[in-house]
Amino acid sequence: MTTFSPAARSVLERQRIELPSWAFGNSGTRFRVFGQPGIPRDPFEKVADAAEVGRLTGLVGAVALHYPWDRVEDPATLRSFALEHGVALGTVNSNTFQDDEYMLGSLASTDAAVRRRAIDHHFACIDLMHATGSRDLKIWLADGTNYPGQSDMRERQDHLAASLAEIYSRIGEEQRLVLEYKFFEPAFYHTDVPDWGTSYAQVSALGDRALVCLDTGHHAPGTNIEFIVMQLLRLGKLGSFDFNSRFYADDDLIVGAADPFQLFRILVECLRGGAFEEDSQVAFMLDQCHNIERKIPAQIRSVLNVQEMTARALLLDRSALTAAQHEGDVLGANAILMDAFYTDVRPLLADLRAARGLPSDPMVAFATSGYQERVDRERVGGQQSGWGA
Ligand code: PSV
Ligand code: MN
Ligand code: MN
Repeated sequence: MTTFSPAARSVLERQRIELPSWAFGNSGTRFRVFGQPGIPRDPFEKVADAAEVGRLTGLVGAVALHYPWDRVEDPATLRSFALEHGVALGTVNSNTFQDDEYMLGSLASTDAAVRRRAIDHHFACIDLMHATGSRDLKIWLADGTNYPGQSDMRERQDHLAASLAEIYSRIGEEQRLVLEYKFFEPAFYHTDVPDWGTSYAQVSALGDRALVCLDTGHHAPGTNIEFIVMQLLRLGKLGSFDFNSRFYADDDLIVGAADPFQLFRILVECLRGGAFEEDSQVAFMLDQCHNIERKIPAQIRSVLNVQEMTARALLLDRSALTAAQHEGDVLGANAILMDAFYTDVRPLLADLRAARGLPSDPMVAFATSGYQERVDRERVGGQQSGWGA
């Protein structure tokens, strides 16, 4: 009978995932935002929804904020509200992609006044982080160009380096800067931070508290993402994950929905690279935007998917795998990995939850809790997440 070792159990009990505040708002595509009832009207209600996911799964550690989508007027009160609900305020995500001024770029723009504006926005994010107790400042840039010759790519890298250095010099001793990359969109010809190599080169020039953020949806089809995970962990530069699923581009779907095997392989490398150790600083975050499904159960499904694939990774017989690898046993090594992947851990996880006083099936527990019906009744005029038409 399959069981978890005490070490595996301890990883599963400690596992915490950060939820994005924007996952709870109305969202959509460039064609349509479908409004739903029960949508949060302010950051407090987003935190409450995230806390509900945590209450039912035991898996939520923090809620990431997006500034200024989240109009945090009184950060101290929001912080205590969150802590009372069992979650911390997590990563602060900056936004230099929705003002007219940023049409041709932000931190990498060739216009000094635009760069100044974008740097100052990050200073405001850092001030917010001090008040919320957040550790990480996450920077994702929409900077890039649509046509060859439109701008000087080399000059823009230099501007980006100088802008990031200014921002980095402002973050506190306990804070970190994480730079997210994305291979295309909204720019189509070139993107200023398109890949992990560029992010790594830029953050390495800054210092130890500057790291890479890996969003699983930001790679070309066929990319071996677990290789990148391995390399960044090996280099000590993996700051955080934005987990989601993609079929085509930046789909932001429920994590593990498109390719559970890829999620497993990524988590195997996390385990191999020490990202589940007690002193690991890797932040496991979701970055999802739900267009047609209900927001709270979608987040529950996602954190459970991460937990399930972590559990399967923990069942991997590492010493047998290493032996097979060293013997050059191609099929044997592959079979050992696949054995772990194909193990159905759901009954084991249900038992583990019950032992922790959690519902054995959080999806059912939410559906029967009455929470959705209550917020549907109470909340009128929910906010858009920030994305969509
Ligand atoms: C845009 O691609 C994006 O989805 C990035 O992944 C960011 O993390 C997220 O928006 C929030 O700014
Ligand atoms: Mn992201
Ligand atoms: Mn994205």
